[in-house]
Amino acid sequence: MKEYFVNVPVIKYEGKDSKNPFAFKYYNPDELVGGKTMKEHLRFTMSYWHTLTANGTDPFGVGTYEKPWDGETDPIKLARMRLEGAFEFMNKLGIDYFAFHDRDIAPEGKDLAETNAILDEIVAYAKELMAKHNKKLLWGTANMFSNPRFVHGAATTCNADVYAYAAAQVKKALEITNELGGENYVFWGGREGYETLLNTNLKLEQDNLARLFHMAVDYAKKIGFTGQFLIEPKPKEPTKHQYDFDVAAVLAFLRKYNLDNYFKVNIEANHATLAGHTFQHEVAMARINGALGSLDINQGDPNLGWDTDQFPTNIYDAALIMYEVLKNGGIAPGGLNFDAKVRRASFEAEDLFLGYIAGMDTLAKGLKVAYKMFEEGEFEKVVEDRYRSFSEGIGKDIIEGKVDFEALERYALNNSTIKNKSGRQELLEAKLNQYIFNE
Ligand code: XUL
Ligand code: CO
Repeated sequence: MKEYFVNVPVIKYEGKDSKNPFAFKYYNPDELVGGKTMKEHLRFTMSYWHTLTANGTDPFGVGTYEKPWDGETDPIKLARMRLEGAFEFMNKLGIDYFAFHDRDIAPEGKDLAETNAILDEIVAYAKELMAKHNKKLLWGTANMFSNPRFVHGAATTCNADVYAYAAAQVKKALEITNELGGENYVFWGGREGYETLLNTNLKLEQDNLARLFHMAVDYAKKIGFTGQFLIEPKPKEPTKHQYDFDVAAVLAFLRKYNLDNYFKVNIEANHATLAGHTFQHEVAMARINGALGSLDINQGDPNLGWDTDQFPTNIYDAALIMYEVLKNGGIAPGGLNFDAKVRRASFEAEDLFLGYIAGMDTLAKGLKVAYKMFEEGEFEKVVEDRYRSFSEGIGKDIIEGKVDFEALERYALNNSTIKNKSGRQELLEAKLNQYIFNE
């Protein structure tokens, strides 16, 4: 197979003192961290859209990214070249998984039938290359936001013809995800939200969204797709208000429509930021509800209010996220998908590798810090102590449901010596620093 990224070697682990930009400083795939290799813990995944398909456009200008297939005008040839490039890219970085939208991997035809036929051709080639290079599909999804037909939404559109098209598109996307052995299937509601309530039937739109999810669950059973369904929350962008606002909103939606047994969440760092939450908050919220499915790894910019999808380089976030993942018993069958893109000015093909190296090293270091925190259990002990009043006396009675308002009033009336203890946040933040600095 032709080599596309000729200026980039296979990326190896060289250790923390290496000055080689094309080497890992912290990510050592076979290194054991608590009985599991780094590779097994992290399950790094290449996002097809940002890595192969995107070209660096922004609302103010055209694409800037230089790609080895620039100049190829035949859309099918281009799709095949990108696919070959994708496997070279994963091989050079030692990444085992990828994730894609249907429209990332293959161009649309003149109608749905032709689009599906093109998709079949590319999927067959993808299957061949996956077997040859021993690569796996973390998840597939349907892009129901780029084409103008989805201007009013897909499953939440006001146009029933568009709804039918969306259903057909998800059906096909499920089939190809199944064909490629996808371990999950993601729904990110690109245009599932609203701009103004003056023209929106909020109830109908959400009922219809739930109907589509139920149809997906039924169809998965029919074709024997056993992967995990995931919803990816995002509060805004492209619509002013997205229905899958955050983890809490998604869980409430799933429970209302009896979908909670079938879906978990795919949490993206930058989406958490847009929702006014920390990434850790979202991951912890999913974890305590048994709904942590997978992670879209990236970071936003604190000074920008939109989804910048930058490569993650923040060690605090990385450590706290991996701490949650360890407390969850791991992330499988989900993974850490780099839903991240290089800046528009980082337009050389090599920059993409440098972005992944930066992200993979950050998460690897975060994993090691988190493992120390997890193993030593210092923070867990602080939490346990902080709530000790609920494991004895009146607190124990509350937990065990033994008391009512009258009983608690009696207790309170006889207790004039309420005392609180410090939460010691500053000390704990200093301790976290110590874990990071010392690892
Ligand atoms: C958009 C986003 C998507 C999903 C998949 O903000 O994150 O790329 O991850 O559709
Ligand atoms: Co994402």
